[in-house]
Amino acid sequence: MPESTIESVLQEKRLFQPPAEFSQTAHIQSLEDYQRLYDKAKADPLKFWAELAEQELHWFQKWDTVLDWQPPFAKWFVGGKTNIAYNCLDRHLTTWRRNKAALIWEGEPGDSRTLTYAQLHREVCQFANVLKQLGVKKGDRVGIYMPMIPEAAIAMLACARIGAPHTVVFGGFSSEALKDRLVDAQAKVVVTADGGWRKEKIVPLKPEVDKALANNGAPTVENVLVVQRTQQKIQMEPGRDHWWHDLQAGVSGNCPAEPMDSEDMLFILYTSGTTGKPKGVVHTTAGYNLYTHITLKWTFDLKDTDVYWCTADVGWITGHSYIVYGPLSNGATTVMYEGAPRPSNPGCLWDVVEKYGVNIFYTAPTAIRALIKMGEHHPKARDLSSLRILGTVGEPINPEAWMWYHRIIGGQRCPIVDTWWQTETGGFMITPLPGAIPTKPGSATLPFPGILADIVDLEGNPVAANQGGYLVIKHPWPGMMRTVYGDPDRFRRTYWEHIAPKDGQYLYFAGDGARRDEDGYFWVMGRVDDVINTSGHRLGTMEIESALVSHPAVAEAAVVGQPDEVKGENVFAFVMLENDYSPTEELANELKAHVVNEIGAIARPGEIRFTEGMPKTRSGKIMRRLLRNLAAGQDVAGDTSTLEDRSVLDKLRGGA
Ligand code: 6R9
Repeated sequence: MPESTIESVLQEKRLFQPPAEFSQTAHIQSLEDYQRLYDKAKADPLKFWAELAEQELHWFQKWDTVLDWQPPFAKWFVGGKTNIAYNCLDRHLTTWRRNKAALIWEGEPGDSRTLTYAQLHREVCQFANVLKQLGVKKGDRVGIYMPMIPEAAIAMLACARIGAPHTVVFGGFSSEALKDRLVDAQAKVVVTADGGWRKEKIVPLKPEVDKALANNGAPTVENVLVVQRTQQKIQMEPGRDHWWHDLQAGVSGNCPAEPMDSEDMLFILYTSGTTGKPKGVVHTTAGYNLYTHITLKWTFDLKDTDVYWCTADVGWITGHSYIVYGPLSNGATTVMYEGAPRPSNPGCLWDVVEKYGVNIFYTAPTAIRALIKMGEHHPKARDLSSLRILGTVGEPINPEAWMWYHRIIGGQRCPIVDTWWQTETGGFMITPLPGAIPTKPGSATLPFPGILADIVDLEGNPVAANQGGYLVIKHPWPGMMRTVYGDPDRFRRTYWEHIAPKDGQYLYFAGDGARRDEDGYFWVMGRVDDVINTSGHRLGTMEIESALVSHPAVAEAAVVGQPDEVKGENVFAFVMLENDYSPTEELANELKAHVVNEIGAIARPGEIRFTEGMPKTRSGKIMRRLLRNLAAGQDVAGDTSTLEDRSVLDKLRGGA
């Protein structure tokens, strides 16, 4: 738990009303409408969710119990049978959407592909049959380690179709990180590509898979399926490795969707926590389907004519919920882009908006800050008039970035939805509904209907308006994670025991600090635990410390976040060396490379500071608060009376 008190300094007073013409055609049209929905859901959450489940999803068999809540374990729509791939594909085929673009894909080199619902359905069925032929059965886990190409979505949907839970590993993770995840999930198959394009370079993927599997590294993996994307030469191990296009050739495009129990596991997605290895967050079928479906529909005011684009990677929850499942379940057109702004084309995102007439654009504050730096002449040189709503996710957005987004990208006409949520929550939790809720730059505004959010102290008592506290959720919701894969105890400890149940009510602890203003608006301030948010991605300080300590030169390491204009936070590492090593720049570079090798480039420390001691409490806990001060270039603030050895501070200030 945090040692520091939570303080908020932000006092933002600007208020933006939803434009009248926007509200007139929105799903939720006024603050009163929102309030009515919110009150209705609060009065009878089970009725609220059951009605939506009935209206919005296809069921092979209806449920008998809406919620079975044995804290902290929830089961939703118990006894029901459905299939999320069916909801994302098959049910649209009997409507005019059959020939609507389901997925528009733009590759970085400029190649592109559009798949209609009928075409996507066919490819998913074919690949589902390929998996079956390789012996993948309902319940078997499939690892997916892919660039941003249509086959990533096809593989996910094919798994869902046959009931094989997927675990997507972000393509930027290293072979070590991949191996850990494949081992934890006991994956039977890995789906990958030779490589992907990123900033005009090939990011090799298959060679990383080879390293992960070398020396029986992930012994449960029997087969590797490889999409040919970048066409560089790779090793193919006979018997184990197969080209996607070889196996797909001539395979039947008919594969009925498996009726899944509501609570059958849909996927595992690993996320960083405060301690030890990443946690396998488990999401199940029906609740996740309903929750991603309805949150996307209302929050982005999704219409059948919209072209919707979320710039996330499918390796993160945002990609799962809001590139693949949420949009397709709604029958929307979802855009997938392989590239990123790069020196040769800093305006490439706006090219995509213009080319496809994107109406809804969803990205992260770190991307917005990077775009601000590149200059407003890039967006201004393109026609962005198709845009009607903008979204942001991943970290608190600073009001100035919000204003730039509003003015330069949104032309002052597009509502901005600042969506607060987590891998664990499955979908949006606190967010504006764009036709109904006035926005304030930097605030995620109000909870989604059915979400009972609060801000409390460690005893679970609500704090007063404008007081900082811990963000909690008071009632289960359909999209919530069900457990940590293979470790239900860790699930309980991490999310349900920091704050004791209050009057018999269990509180979900999100790990974020927040305050609520006099209008009830939520202002999320960031993590209160030892999680770093770099470029909107979560990294556990423990993981990076473990990576550093696994190097022979390192005796002890402490990692903190350092404020960074673009990334939000930079990884800053304090390192104590073993006796035989001296602190050189060469060694610092070697340690950085070591972290990249162990975890991936996203975890590369921006700075390594060698030190002869660590500031510790008498009980031996590293006082990260002090290290954060130092990393930020400030002097040490607050109470230092619990420091065991005060001379350590002077040594640290000096650095090396
Ligand atoms: C979806 C996603 C979750 C953490 C979360 C919080 C931060 C996400 C935010 C936000 C302020 C927002 N976060 N959205 N903070 N405002 N709109 O990012 O999931 O990768 O699990 O990260 O990200 O700290 O706890 P995940």
